[in-house]
Amino acid sequence: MSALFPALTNPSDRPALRFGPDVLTYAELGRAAGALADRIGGAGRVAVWATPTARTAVAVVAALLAGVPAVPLNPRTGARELAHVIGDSTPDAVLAGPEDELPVALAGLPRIAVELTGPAVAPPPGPVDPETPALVVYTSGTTGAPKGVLLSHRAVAASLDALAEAWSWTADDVLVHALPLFHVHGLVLGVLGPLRRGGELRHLGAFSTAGVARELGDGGTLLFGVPTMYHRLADALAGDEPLVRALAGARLLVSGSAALPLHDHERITTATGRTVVERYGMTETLMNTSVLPGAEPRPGTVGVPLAGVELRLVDEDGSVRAERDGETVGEVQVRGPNLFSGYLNRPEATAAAFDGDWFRTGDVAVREEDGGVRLVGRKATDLIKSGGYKIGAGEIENALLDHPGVREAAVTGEADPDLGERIVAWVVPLDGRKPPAASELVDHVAGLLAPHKRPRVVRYLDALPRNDMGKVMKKALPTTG
Ligand code: MCA
Ligand code: AMP
Repeated sequence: MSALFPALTNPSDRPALRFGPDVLTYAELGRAAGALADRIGGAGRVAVWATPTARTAVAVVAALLAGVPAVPLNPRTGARELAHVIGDSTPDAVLAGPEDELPVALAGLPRIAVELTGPAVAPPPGPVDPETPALVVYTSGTTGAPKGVLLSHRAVAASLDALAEAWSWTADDVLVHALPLFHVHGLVLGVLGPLRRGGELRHLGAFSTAGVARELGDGGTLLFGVPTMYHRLADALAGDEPLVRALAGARLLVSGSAALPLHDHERITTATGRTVVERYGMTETLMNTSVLPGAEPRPGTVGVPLAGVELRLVDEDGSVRAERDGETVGEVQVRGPNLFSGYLNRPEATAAAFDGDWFRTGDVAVREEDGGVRLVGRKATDLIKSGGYKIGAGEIENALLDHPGVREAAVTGEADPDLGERIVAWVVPLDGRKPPAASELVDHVAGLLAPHKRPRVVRYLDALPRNDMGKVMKKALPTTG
């Protein structure tokens, strides 16, 4: 039987998934996913139209049971990015809900409808080899188009089990979240996590503080979110008694994907008496560290390495820094069973990402006396974290340059209380007297790439500051630092 989902062996009538009115028990999930797994067995890869619905969960579980790697697609992806992902991952079919409207970029692919029911037959056992790829998740880099991260069954199982140990996560837990299902946070932790434990997921469909209050207040035990969601919860807590009670009553509140500012930690703790637990991960590594429940939150501190994860800091000279003084900085490198298997079709990028068998995260940190890891920055200034999404400046610059009214473009991240960082586009128009409207440029990027990659601010310049080599000096742009 499936190594990833023991709860689908002789599945019970315990609840597995709840997405609004769509509720599936383990027995129902086993039937729906089992029937779909039978249909797609033998495929090379399948794309999954990853709407925030039960059908996405069924489709991904089916692919995993069939041993067919799933490529989750952001249903808001723009034309250019979608063409890239499909061209790069070459799926044999796309799995989507029967009612979903798919864009023309997917018209050439056979479409398989994901149903929430299926005949009462035992689901297939899943692949024997744990190195079988489970997922291909696309992630932005500093330059170029997003890369496909190959995640094996081994990595998924190892990371989820390490989290279970750190958080005492069991079948009794009811996880509540509203994360998108095309990234590691929402899909691996947020869907495969509870299913591996045999517990329940309640997905809100879209984030709202009222939804959190309702589901967490009605038996939810765990809440997962990105800092933007916790910021919005913190904003809403004053005067919202049901929300205060819901957060106060949860077993664990977990934040990740970006740093949760101390101010938001404090506001939540003051209002609810609860501390938010931060964990640190990456698409390529799944989860690396977590604060252990009950520990005092400190800004930037993301806890200690999870079971099985080895972590070291390496300085600019390539020396390993073993100091635990809270001061000596180095790049975080990790190794362990949680690591990805490589970037799809990019052996050179894969090789460049490793220092021997250590993965270079690009995150810069110090170790505290107690071994805790405190993130202090990133090596690449051209990576922006906005709303918990990682966005490469280069891909937005390229999209802006494709607009006929743009001569030059540079993209930076600026501190934002809600999003962590907001994307700022610096644009030199082709015709300074008739620059393209900001809204036009914003829509242009949203349509080509994805709405979350759109600039939130557009600033016009006569020229970009450049050094003698002609390279744009982003630090010299007027108000960024
Ligand atoms: C706005 N919209 C547009 C445009 N402007 N659509 C087309 N063109 C435009 N110009 C639409 C959006 O699609 C969206 O629609 C709505 O308007 C609002 O968009 P936006 O303002 O961007 O959303 P938001 O409310 O600010 O979203 C905040 C959020 C979101 C909910 C926190 O940022 C989010 O879900 N973040 C999660 C990121 C995440 O999961 N990261 C994990 C990767 P509509 O409202 O209909 O949707 S990191 C990871 O996986 C690692 C391993 C880790 O450590 O976790
Ligand atoms: P992604 O590449 O989208 O998977 O995002 C991974 C990156 O998110 C990491 O390399 C970190 O820079 C950042 N990240 C994830 N969790 C945290 C956290 N708890 N605190 C600060 N940064 C985080």
